[in-house]
Amino acid sequence: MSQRRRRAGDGPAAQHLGEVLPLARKLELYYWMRLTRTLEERLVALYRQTKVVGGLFRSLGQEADAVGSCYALEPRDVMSPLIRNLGAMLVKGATPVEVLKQYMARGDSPTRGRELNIHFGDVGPAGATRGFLGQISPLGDMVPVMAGVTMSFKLRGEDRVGLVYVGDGATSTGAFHEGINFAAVNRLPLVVVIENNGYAYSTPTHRQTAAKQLVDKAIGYGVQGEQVDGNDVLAVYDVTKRAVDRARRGEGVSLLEFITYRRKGHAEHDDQSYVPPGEIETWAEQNDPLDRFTRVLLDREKVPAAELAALDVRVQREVDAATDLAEAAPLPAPHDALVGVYADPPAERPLWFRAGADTSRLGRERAEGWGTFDAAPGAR
Ligand SMILES: Cc1ncc(C[n+]2csc(CCOP(=O)(O)OP(=O)(O)O)c2C)c(N)n1
Ligand SMILES: [Mg+2]
Repeated sequence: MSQRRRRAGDGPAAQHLGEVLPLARKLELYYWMRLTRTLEERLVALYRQTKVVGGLFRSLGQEADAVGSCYALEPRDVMSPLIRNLGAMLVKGATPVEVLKQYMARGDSPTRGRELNIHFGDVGPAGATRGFLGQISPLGDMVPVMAGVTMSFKLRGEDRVGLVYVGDGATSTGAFHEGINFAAVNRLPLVVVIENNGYAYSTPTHRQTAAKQLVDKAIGYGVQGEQVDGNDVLAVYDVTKRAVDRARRGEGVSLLEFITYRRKGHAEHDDQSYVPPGEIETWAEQNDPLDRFTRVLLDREKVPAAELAALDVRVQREVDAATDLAEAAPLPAPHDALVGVYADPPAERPLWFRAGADTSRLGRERAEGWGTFDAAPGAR
């Protein structure tokens, strides 16, 4: 049984949902991919000027996978990104200025300078929020989190779908297994996207798993699986839209494997010395997602080159304007570190054993007789 083959309803005669998109929407896909790349190139320049605080994670060569998949979601749906999903964040409504301020740790960034790169979210009721989660870093953990999110949709009877991105590396974690298994058993409206970009840090995929291909794992979970060329934005949209539609119809989880390539290191500091010579260059020359889609638009869709050039200029202007705003934004004030962490005034009463106690002279962390742990042994 091949899990990669389409189901009867999707049949071989079924339309390719990417190719039949109207031209205006294909141009939107181009815009989002170009914006992702240009914004990241700007971030590299800022990083080299030491204006980026922390690491810089690129999605160079993976723009089609992030943009094409997220484009298949509706505004009310919820998406959980990873560090290489800047494109998906932008499609879901994150703005370049927010992203720049996050990376530059500005005081008025979404996390007030406390969390960097794209670790910020906007989730809540459909319509009131943009529907992307602030990712947590432990690999694979967003799968059970999104199983919970989509379970809440199912229990409330909300017409919403969830999509979670994981890397090839994350598929080796217990959290990935537990999360997808739970979601599969409960037929939750969840799409799990594996971005197989060839590496997890310095570990190539063939050292990551003995499976011939990651999509084969779908069989073990009893879910629909599809593998796709992750650098073909229309094909990525096609398989993701089918999976999203299945989830919306109540047909449960899909596991999608996007074949792509991480052309940059894990982050900017990584010199990729472990990559075989010529590999990066081959992908760059022969399989760049923006180059490939540009050819489709010019040759097949007969878009005038000037129209694409105008989109590039628009993107450049937007990134320039966002950079000016981010650079002019203030750094966080020191006391900002406490805002949103501690309640002011305290919303909770002090713990019962501390009430009225002079904590500066309290030798024990816990009440007498409760537990065996002494915070300061011998202090009594
Ligand atoms: C459970 C866990 N182990 C290790 C790490 C450290 N770590 C962060 S990213 C990364 C590699 C991720 O590779 P992959 O899942 O393939 O995603 P990619 O970076 O290729 O997009 C590692 C090992 C972590 N964050 N969580
Ligand atoms: Mg990887």
